[in-house]
Amino acid sequence: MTKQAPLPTGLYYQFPFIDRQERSRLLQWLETLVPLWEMRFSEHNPPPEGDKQRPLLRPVYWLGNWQFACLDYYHPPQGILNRCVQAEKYPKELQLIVDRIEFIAKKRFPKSFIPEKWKLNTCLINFYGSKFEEDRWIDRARVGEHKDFEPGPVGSLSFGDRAFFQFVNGKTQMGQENVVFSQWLEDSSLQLFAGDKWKNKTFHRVQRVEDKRKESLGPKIENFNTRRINFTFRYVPEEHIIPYEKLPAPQQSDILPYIEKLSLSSSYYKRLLTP
Ligand SMILES: O=C(O)CCC(=O)C(=O)O
Repeated sequence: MTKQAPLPTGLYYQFPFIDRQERSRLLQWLETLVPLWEMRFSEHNPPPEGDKQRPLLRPVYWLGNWQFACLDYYHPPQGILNRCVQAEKYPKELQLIVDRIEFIAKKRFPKSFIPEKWKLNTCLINFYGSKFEEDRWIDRARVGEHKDFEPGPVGSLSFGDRAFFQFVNGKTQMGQENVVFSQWLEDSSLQLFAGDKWKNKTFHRVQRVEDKRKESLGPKIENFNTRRINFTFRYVPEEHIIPYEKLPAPQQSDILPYIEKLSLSSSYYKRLLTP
């Protein structure tokens, strides 16, 4: 076995973290989801000058609260209102995994990295793969540099082909080497990142996802072939999570088509539309 160098403070990685039985149950449950292919903007949140309406690179599903792209993502201190829409709870098995992740974060990270009331109550599920477009398959398995603005540690579970994940200083400039730390995220692994350096000072990205396992993964998605599924668990303070029916009318109307779509496969969303 090769010995791994210790990770810098604020980073944690465990492989494997999920055992085979848990993996197969989680993948079975994932097959029941119908992810959304969201648009970045909407009628009441049109593209700013110089930008244009576009679909996200990949389909997504959120649990705990749904941060619809067209409502803009949670971004304290200014961007906190009407962005995080109350969503389905974690299924029991996933909640048990989240409990384990929270325990590790509290044990491994300095106290100052963990905000008061922190718990991983929000989960973004990203489906990475290729999209069939204009008679060919186009690889969409990447994420550009960004930060997760939710406070406190972020936990990330990976399934399927492994991903090359990097922390970088600033946005990529032509020819400029800006990589701070790189890591392969393996199938069934857990990654955690926390603290000022990894949350605030650096950006992170997924540079590429291998195409080796040739495993059928997740739900069938029209014109899309999934080869990696990633869960990122985050914390949104409860007071910033808003029920759909309490959203102002313009935001409600912007996300209504999504809620309608979700209601076809989820009793939670069906209830939201039932008077
Ligand atoms: O897929 C990953 O490993 C990272 C996903 C990510 O950066 C995000 O959801 O913010």
